[in-house]
This record gives sequence, C-alpha cells and structure tokens, in this order.
Amino acid sequence: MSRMTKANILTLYQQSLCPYCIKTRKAIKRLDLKITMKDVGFSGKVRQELIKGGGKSQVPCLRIEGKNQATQWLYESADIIRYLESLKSASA
Ligand SMILES: N[C@@H](CCC(=O)N[C@@H](CS)C(=O)NCC(=O)O)C(=O)O
Repeated sequence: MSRMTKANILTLYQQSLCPYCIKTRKAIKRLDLKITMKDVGFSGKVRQELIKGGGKSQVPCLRIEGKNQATQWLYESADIIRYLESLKSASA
C-alpha cells in the first residue's frame, strides 16, 4: 500500500545499487518523506508494471497518483528530487 503525501500517492520504482536511485533515496531521507519503494530488481512483475505505466524500464521513476488527475510517471533523478523538494517546501 502506497503512503499518502498531501493529495498525491507517491511510489518510487528503483533498484538497490543504481547510483541515481541511491541519490534519490538519500534525498527522500533528507526531506523526511514517507514514500513506498518498489524494487524492480527483485521482481519481473514490478518491472513490467513500470514499463506498462511509464513507458520504459529506467529507474528511478516516481509514480504520482493524484485524486483528480491522471497518474504521472516522473523519470530522471534530478527532476524527481526537484519535485519532492517542491512538495516539502509547499508543506512547510
Ligand atoms: N539520467 C537518469 C539515469 C538513470 C539510469 O541510467 N538508470 C539506469 C540504472 S543505474 C537504468 O535504469 N538503466 C536501465 C534502463 O534504462 O532501462 C537519472 O538521473 O535518473
């Protein structure tokens, strides 16, 4: 079950040893956000879910499920971190 952050449900698709995922996980820890992690390395099902939803298997990818909007799949660690920082500053 994904956790709620404001109105959106956030899930990070990632892999344990990927440096871009490590950088993203560090930012999540620094920002003290509770986000569900899905490791694509341990399960073909999770990887297929990512490809089907986001269009490619690249990690990290942040799935953003909003109440009244289509699900977004945000790739690129720098863009994900920028998005998370903006959430955090909006809630401060
Ligand atoms: N510019 C991307 C690079 C991400 C990247 O290269 N991820 C690798 C793992 S370290 C990957 O998912 N490669 C497999 C693929 O693209 O399907 C970022 O900063 O997030």
